[in-house]
This record gives sequence, C-alpha cells and structure tokens, in this order.
Amino acid sequence: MTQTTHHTPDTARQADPFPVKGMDAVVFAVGNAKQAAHYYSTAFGMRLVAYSGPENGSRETASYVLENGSARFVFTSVIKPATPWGHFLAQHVAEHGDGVIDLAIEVPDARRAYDYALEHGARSVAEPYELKDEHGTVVLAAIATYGETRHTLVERTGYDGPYLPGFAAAAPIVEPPAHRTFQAIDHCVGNVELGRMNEWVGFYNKVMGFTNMKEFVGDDIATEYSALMSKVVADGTLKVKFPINEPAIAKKKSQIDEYLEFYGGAGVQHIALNTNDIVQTVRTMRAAGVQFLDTPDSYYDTLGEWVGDTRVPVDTLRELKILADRDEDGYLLQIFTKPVQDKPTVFFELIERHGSMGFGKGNFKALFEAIEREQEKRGNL
Ligand code: TYF
Ligand code: FE
Repeated sequence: MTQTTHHTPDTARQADPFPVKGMDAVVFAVGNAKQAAHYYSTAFGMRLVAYSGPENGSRETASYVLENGSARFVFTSVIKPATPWGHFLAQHVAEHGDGVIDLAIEVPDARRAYDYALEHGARSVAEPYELKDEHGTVVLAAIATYGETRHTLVERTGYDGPYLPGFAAAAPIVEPPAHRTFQAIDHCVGNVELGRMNEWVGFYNKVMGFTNMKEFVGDDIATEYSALMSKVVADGTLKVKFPINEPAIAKKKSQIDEYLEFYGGAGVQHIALNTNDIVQTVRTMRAAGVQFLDTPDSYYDTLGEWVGDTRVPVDTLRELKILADRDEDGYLLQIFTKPVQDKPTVFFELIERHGSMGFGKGNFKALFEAIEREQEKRGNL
C-alpha cells in the first residue's frame, strides 16, 4: 500500500523550519556615514552601490550601501531627527558610538520567517511591511536580538534595484583595488553580558532553528587564558554563522568586559570576511592604513611544526602577522584588525578557509594575548 496525501511527506517534515538565503547586510549606525563610506571604500576596498539621503527624498537620514562580492554593509547617519527612527539612530550613536544596529538576513519568505520566530519566542521590532518602487517589492520584518541589535528578515525575490526601494544607484567613491579584498561575510560575532551566552544560544536554537557548531571556548580555555566563553550557532547550510561570547571571570579583566563597558551593553563585536587571497588583501589594506593586531615572532617559530603545509610560506605569514590553524577538515588563515573606531568595540577579521569550518581555536591563546596587549595600552587590563 502506498502512502496517501494525509501523511506529511518526509521532505516536508524534514524541511528547514527557518530557511535562510544568507546574510543580507550588516547595518551600522554611525556619526558620519559620509566619511565611513569613504573609509570602507579606500581602506577596505568596498564599492559604493546605493545611496539614500536628502537629495533623493530622505531628509532625516543618509545611508550609504557598500558591497564587495556578496558582502554588503550599510552605513546610516541621522541628519536631523524628526521621527522615532531618527531619534533611535541619534540615541544609538550617543550611547554606543559607531556600531551595528542590524544583522539583516535574507530569507525566501519574510512573513513566514517572522511568524515562526514570534511563535518561538522572538520579540517583534517591526511587523512585516512592504517597500516598493519601479524595481519591484521587498518584504521586510524585524525581530530583536542581544542588546539593541536586531535581525531584519529581508525577502527580495523579484526585486532588481540597487538595495531597497527608496535607494538610488550610486557610483563608486574611488575605483576599487584591482585585487578584490574579500567577497563574503563569514560570521558575525556578538558579545553578551556575563552568564547570558547560553540564553542567547538557546534563542537562536528555538527562534531560528539554528544548531550549535562544535567549536566553542569552554571553562578550561576561559580560566587558562581567554577570559571569555564562546559558542557558535549556524543555520543548517552554514551560510549564517553567529558566535556568541560572554566574559569569564579570570585573573585579568576580560576583553568582553572592556567591550561591554565601552559599548554600553551587548552588541556586535566583530564581522569576519572571507578572502581568497589573504596575503594580497592584508598587503592592500595595510598599505591603505588599516591596522591589524600584532603577533609575536615566537608564534611563527613553532607554527610550521603543528600547522603543516599551507598555501602561504610561514615567512610570509610572519611578515604580515597572519595566523594559521588546522583541524581534521583542513586549515584556515586569519587576521584581526584593531578596533576601527576610538572606542575599543567593533573590529574585523579576514579569513581564508581551506576546508576547515572552524574559527581558529589553535590561535585563541596567541590572539587573546594580542588583544590583551592592546587592552593594556588602553589602560583597560
Ligand atoms: O569568531 C571567532 O570565534 C574567532 C575567535 O573575542 C575570536 O574569530 C573569539 C573571541 C574573540 C575574538 C576572536
Ligand atoms: Fe571570528
């Protein structure tokens, strides 16, 4: 006897309850979006593709959309607050400095994703709404995550404009470098308050059906040298990966406490960007004035012994202070910028993956020591 239609087909039963297409954008609220757009163009090698501001009907805010491959950043400043949105932006910059307000996720069906999230305990920030122009319709909805951060759920099927209805296409500010610096967002990391990591991991498990990746920083590493705990959640296809850090009580003041103190609460700590050629990218970005964390020579003296062969000779890694790590699936190369604003808050990571889907566990000691040297210089250790 064959199965009849009242049985749920296996494919439907096993279907992802919260399908995602990938990161849609990282949206920053900043004090001066015009200058931020310039920095991310000239220093990070991104390309301005869209703009919204007084010249095209947005009198309250100015937003610059920059892209590099599938990575999209939006920088928004308030010009003169008039509506609750303008006041929110002004208050966000006053309280947190430049920071991330939205880790926007592209989904096939924003209403469905929003309904699922709310049924599973998410707090609504914006009920589903449509934006339309001559390029088509985009459906958006937003839910709250840690701190004042949100996830906008973006359904852009059929829309063919430069970013969202209301935005006008824009020409690059400068000609992007011949070598593409990076091409995708690898992961977006949040710092949350002491003792709240598991709560937020549970939030992503329930609200988005995300599962935990095996890489984590537990008590052992925390007490030994990291002063933080960390777990990673990801969607089933690993297109969206969100590590969550919390401070740990250790001998020294945690780098996470430093962030929480200066950011004024939980928020996005770093955005990792995929590159195909980290050597060329680091050379390009260093030449453009981007500052990276330092790594001592002693790290490279023993690196070859445990990491084995990588695409890049150890001497080149040493010259550029690039870190390397290997696990059972392959290896990765990574490097971290110093904070990109005066507050010791948001920074970036460049990552070149060769099989490994980890986050550089083998580098945690060297990395956290490098971060602590910076903390010390700032008088925050
Ligand atoms: O995203 C990660 O897990 C790695 C390692 O404060 C890391 O980039 C973890 C915590 C941290 C800085 C980097
Ligand atoms: Fe990272």
